[in-house]
Amino acid sequence: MNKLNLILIALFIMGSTMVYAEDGSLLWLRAKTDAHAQVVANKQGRTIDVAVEELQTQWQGAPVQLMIVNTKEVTALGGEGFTISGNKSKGFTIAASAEAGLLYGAYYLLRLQETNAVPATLNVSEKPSYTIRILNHWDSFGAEDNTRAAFRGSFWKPEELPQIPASYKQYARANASIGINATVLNNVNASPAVLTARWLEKVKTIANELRPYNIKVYLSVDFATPVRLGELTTADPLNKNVQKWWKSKVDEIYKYVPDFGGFLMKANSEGTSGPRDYGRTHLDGANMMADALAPHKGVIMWRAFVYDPNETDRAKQAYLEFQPNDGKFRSNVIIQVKNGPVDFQPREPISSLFGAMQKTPVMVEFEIVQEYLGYANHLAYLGTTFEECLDTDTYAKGTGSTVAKTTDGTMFGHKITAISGVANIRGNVANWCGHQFAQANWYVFGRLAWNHNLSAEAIAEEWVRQTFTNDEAFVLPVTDMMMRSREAEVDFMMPLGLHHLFAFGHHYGPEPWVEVSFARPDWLPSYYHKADAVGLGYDRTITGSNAVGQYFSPLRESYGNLTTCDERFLLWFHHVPWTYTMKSGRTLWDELCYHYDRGVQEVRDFQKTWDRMEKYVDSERFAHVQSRLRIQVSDAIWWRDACVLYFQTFAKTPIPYNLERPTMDLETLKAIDLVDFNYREKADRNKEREKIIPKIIGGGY
Ligand code: GCW
Repeated sequence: MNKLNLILIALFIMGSTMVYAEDGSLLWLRAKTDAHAQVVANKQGRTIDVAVEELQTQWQGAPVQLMIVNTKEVTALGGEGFTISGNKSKGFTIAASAEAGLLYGAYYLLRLQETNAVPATLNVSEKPSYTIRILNHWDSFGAEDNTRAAFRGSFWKPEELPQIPASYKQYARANASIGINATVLNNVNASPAVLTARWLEKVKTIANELRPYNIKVYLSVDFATPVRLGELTTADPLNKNVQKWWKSKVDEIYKYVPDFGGFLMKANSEGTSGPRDYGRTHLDGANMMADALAPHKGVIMWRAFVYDPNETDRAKQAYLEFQPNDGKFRSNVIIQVKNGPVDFQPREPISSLFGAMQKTPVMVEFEIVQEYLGYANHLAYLGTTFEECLDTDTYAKGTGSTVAKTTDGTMFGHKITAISGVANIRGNVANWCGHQFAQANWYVFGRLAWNHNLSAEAIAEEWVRQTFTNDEAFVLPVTDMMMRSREAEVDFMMPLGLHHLFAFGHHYGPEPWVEVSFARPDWLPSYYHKADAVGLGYDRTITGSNAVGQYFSPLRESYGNLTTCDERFLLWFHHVPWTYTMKSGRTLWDELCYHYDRGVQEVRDFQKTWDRMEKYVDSERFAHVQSRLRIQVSDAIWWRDACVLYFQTFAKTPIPYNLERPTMDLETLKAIDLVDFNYREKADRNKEREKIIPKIIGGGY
């Protein structure tokens, strides 16, 4: 036997017993690509070609037919909907009225295959819940990096264009496979430069790459672009020259990208420019942009994330600003609303704007990136967060008026419907999202955007099967761990409705005590937790800020009443005495300690679960998750100790004696000064922190 044969035999033996090393770069698209499926299509086109290629190389079953058809049943599903019929032995037919539908149908079949779920016969019809399913990249895209560390750098690698980075194709496939059909390339803190010819050329190149995958490109824009580019002296939306400028700029953009989607606008928010700078309203600004985009069928997604350092409860401000103008916005304006009234906290009640603007399309903005959930260091599956919001009843038109129904067009009949997620996709890590399990948050956003009736649990399971293995001994415990993971984060960070206990300089660790003389009060934890000798929490009832008054009955009453308020939101809406008896029979203080401790114990349990999974996972991904869970446990302890010890200075009551004792003292915890988590050049300031919890520097990216 010659040397080559020996090597081949050795490789064969290894291959049949080994779980191959993987770095996560394939995402959930790990189907073998050695199939030679028979696939025929009755038409050609660049999107159909993608569908054909995906099936030909990955579909292991009987022949597949792709048909563009014009039947009533199929056209009723819209251009992105599809039907699949047929059976496992003879093959399947995917029918759609447009190319996009065939693409989504192809991925549907492949998903069934990869989750071991191809049925003997199939007869399904699908159409998306929302027309625009969009990622918001908070990506510098050539601008100065003007936002938080968690978002620095660019996935698009604009300096490499027009050479196309290899990651684009996988990005497009991944999005198409879960139904995402739109993407905002750049950060909402937008640079005016993005609208100059040099950058529009790059936008065009990206749009061309994404188009075959049915993904449209959008841009965030700076409201004062005409001024900041030195072309006008004002950006007043009622000024004729300003209106003309935007019209001709939009015309120019459409020359580069004929199917350009539109703009995303963060106006007069956290220092960005906006119509208010010229004494105008958000309504004036949005309608001016809408008029410029309308001839091209473009839309303007205008963010409701606006708040001022004034006397009004921050949680009330978006509603006060936007709701009174319901009915006055142009038809191509969509108001983009964060899921909760403040700012992507670990848990928030729904924003009171959902259901409250019935004549204007309103869309949810979720944060897929874990800005407030341990960055890419923590395992926190957000399917449960998204589901919790979408399924919450606003009661806008009686029982059953869920956030999903108030935004998907069914309740108020809006033609344009949308849902967005702030992307967690990075250009500088092989596994795309920093944490292997963070990929699941991208995945679940897309799947829920396609069908908000799916359950977070079913989607988690689907993802686990495709990303790791179909072995039930792995799928069940890992899915269970994911389903508990966000609640664990809430428990060790901000249980019972607490919010914004984050450090001033970063959103990673706890600093419930922080006071900064120059800071706006609404950027400091004490504004939110209001701890004092009597109790804890923000009184937003009728006797307090009356934020509850912005909700429909009976939500208003149930949130507003201490005894009926969902305890998950208790301290969001009430200032509660430390001695108050909770539903469990414990006092508020004891209950708080229990939640903090439960969070820690849960993460310890995740460690145990994961370690048991070693034999089902390749060593690289196993070790990656294992090391991240270690960081997560030590962070959980950091959070628990910091918050419990700090609040104890007000409650003046012992931690229940059957609970684990704190492992650090308050003074040491207060000495941690982690100015900006990813700033390695600030390492000196991190020295103290490194001594205590050494592994976390780097934020996981
Ligand atoms: O939560 C905050 C983030 C900012 C972000 C802002 C927003 C892009 O800390 O970095 O700015 O939300 O949503 O505009």
